[in-house]
Amino acid sequence: MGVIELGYLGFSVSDGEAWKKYASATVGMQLVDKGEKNRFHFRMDQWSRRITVDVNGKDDLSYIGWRVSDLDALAEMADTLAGANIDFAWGTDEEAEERDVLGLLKLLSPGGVPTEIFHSPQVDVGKPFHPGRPMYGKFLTGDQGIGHIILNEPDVEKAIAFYKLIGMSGGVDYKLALPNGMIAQPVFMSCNERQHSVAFGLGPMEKHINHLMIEYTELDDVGLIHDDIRKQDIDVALQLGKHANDQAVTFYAATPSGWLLEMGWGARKTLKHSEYYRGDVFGHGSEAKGYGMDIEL
Ligand code: MBD
Ligand code: FE
Repeated sequence: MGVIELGYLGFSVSDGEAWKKYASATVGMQLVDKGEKNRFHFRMDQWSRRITVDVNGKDDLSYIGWRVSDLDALAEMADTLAGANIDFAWGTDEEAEERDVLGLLKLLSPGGVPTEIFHSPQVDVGKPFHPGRPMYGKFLTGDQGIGHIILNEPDVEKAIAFYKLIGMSGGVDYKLALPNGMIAQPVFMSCNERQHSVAFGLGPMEKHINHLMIEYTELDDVGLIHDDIRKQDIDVALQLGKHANDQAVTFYAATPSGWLLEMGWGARKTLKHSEYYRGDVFGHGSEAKGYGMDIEL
């Protein structure tokens, strides 16, 4: 049994106050501030947390948490990694407690992304999710996880093999013309009904992360947040549009850390048979530059 969802994320940031305001009052996540020094969390659903922010000045993804179904699945994963000669360590009880999970493995992806594979997140059933802004609906998480993440994996073949080994499937979804005349062939991989939970191969990147995509259950929430982002003059790297592969209506806004948050609605489920595209359904025009998304979709 492989991974089943993008379960949790850790980010390092330089401006904690800007993040608190952006992720809650603009984006709608629930701030969880337990008074920990230089650390706070965000909820997106009944989980005790989905995102942990450490204020330490790095402005990058600090770790990614992939969920497996239970302890047996985690033990099986450990055997799989050992069999493939991939270095990993079992997280200590303290490390599991720190993540609000019952157990985890720690390793690095081929591109050096700190990767954790865990089971049994803490679900706070007595604390209904309370969005940080008025919302018509909710975040679409559940069995589909937080959303999807675009990672820096310079060796695409190695990355495909790694994510397949831990239980994902997928491949090239697009052939895209780049400004330099080259053709990008980004790879999108899935572990559940979300069409992709991870993607890579969009070209050279400075950080581990290019963007995190989160999905709303109501289009009107994406529209209202888009209005809000425009009113605040926050950079939009790709304008509103509809993707070919997951059919989600999305736009890409800058976070206070300089990487992008893709906010969307209406994605279809993972296809049974693969296809590829030369561009998107509509929109996604390139606007603010310098976010590693200077592509023609
Ligand atoms: C996506 O979510 C995406 O970020 C890109 C670049 C292409 C298709 C779907
Ligand atoms: Fe995306």
